[in-house]
Amino acid sequence: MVQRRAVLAAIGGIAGGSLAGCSGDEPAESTESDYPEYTDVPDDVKEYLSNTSNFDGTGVDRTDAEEVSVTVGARGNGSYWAFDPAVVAVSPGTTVVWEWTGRGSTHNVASPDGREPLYSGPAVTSSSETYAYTFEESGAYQYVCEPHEIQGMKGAVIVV
Ligand SMILES: [Cu+2]
Repeated sequence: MVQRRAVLAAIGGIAGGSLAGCSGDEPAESTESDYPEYTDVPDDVKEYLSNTSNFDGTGVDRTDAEEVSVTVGARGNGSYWAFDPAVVAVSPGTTVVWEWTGRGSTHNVASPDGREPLYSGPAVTSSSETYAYTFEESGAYQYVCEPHEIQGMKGAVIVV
């Protein structure tokens, strides 16, 4: 995971020096320090994520990236029940790839209450599962891991 994140960061044009803090740690450490902070999180998203332990009111600004990865089963919410980063801002046309860690039992990615557009399928335990969605329209897309919604395993993609 660390290695893959480094490759993505290199594609995004991030200077290599900022990656030094990543090496050798647990695979589910926060990526937030690697990228600029996104501070313009809408109030309804903040409210939606009010019980999400790894959301601190800001997101990660990846508006310069064509592809962004989000960890599914990162450490948070009392176990490995977190998406990391919980909130990411991207530009229209960006593909977000959710990548399962294999930790924290079964997970999925779904828009709340069975709404569209996000649904990865039934929750699975896997360290190789991925789910990709390309966001074309601006807006805030909230999502949840259905088995861990109560624990706070929720996130949002903000297309700006
Ligand atoms: Cu989950």
